Amino acid sequence: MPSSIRILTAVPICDGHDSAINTINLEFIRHGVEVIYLGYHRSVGDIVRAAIQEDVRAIGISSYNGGHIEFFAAVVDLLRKKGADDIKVFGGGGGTITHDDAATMRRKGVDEIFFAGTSLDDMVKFVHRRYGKPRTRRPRPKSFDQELGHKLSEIEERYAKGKRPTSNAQRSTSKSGARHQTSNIKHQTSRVIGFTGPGGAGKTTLIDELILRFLHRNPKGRIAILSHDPSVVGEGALLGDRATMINSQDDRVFMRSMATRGQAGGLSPATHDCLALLARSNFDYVIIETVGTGQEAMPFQKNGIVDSTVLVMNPDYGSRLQLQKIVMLDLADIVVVNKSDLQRARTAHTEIEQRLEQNRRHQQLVDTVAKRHRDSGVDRLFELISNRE
Ligand code: B12
Repeated sequence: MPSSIRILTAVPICDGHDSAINTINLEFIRHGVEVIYLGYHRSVGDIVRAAIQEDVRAIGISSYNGGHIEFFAAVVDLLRKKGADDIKVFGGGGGTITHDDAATMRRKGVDEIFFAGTSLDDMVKFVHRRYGKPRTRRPRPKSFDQELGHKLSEIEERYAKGKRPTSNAQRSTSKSGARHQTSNIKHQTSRVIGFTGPGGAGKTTLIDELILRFLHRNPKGRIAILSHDPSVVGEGALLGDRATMINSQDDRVFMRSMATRGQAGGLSPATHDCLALLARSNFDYVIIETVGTGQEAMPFQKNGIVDSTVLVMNPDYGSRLQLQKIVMLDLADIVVVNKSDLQRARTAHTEIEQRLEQNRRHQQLVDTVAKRHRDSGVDRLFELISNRE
């Protein structure tokens, strides 16, 4: 199985024109490309940081704000400065980018600009032709994040080629194994927190709010996020969690997005080894977020690689009977009822509390409104996570 092409797409700062890139993203995904979408109103620094951490082949920028010559050139320059000019830059912007502008942009290092009227098919063909071949020589990493990005890609590629993990990775397949690993990258272990729950419960927003609290509490700390979105083997995927993240666009946050590449249960075949690498890479915490999961999912059961698990629920789960079927309610250390400003949230809290009491495991139950800044429930969750050993 050839490994998927990974590209990052974004809309520049002071620009909210995202309907073009949303259409283009879908077309890329339909043709086997894994698209990490960063969202709109994104700065040069945010785009380059994400591209290096995600170790993408190229960055596709959709620009309508009129500042395209300067913006594209600034992205190319920062990539060069960071030693990451193996990551290429291309894009478009309908009626706003003229042919003369495009010629200037190409001279400044942009690969290609697409004009109004170009077919989606032509853009897909370009991406496959230009970025589809395996990368042969990688530049020597200039930063910790770049080195880590390369190593995570190597792990994913090994799995894509159907190869077994290296002995190093195999030794890392348990939390205790990971603790005794030595590696070029690092020497210390991190606390690993697993987040799971149904799609739309607000996991990503909640994680982003926890990151904000972490960055305030630990002025020098670093945190990693390993985030998952679903995909079928050999097909594309929209890896869109970064677009929801605001506080996590920070140099002290390392984030990597993974497609599940056909594996059921919320994680990817390569997750385990990627997580083991992150866990021994000097982060204070590593947060792992599954795809939106179903009743039967128990994504963190195998191999015991997380220290704590958090199940994030939406109050609208249906009747009380549904709670009996959610396996993670037996396994999670902390259960969160997010969106607790919704009408059904009080009932949900009572029903889930009764369900957890039956387990007799002293599981914690927290109500949050992750979308609300400075939410006291998120504060409480942060303290619970920080105080857990
Ligand atoms: C739709 C639209 C809007 C929608 C945006 C909806 C949304 N969520 O995206 C709304 C109505 C909200 C809007 C608002 C505004 N807009 Co407006 N908008 C447009 C419009 C009509 C079409 C843009 C579009 O989506 N085209 C559809 C795409 C698919 O086609 P395309 O642009 O031709 O792109 C082709 C290629 O370039 C390529 N491509 C594009 N991006 C990328 C990226 C990659 C990676 C690749 C490979 C290819 C590629 O794909 C297409 C292939 O055929 C343009 C006019 C125009 N002709 O461009 C104005 C336009 C961009 N808007 C403009 C302005 C001024 C505004 C506002 C500031 C207006 C105001 N005063 O409020 C606001 C700003 C909003 C904001 N927050 O940024 C100006 C910008 C002028 C400038 N930069 O000098 C334009 C050019 C209109 C004009 N002639 O004045 N806008």
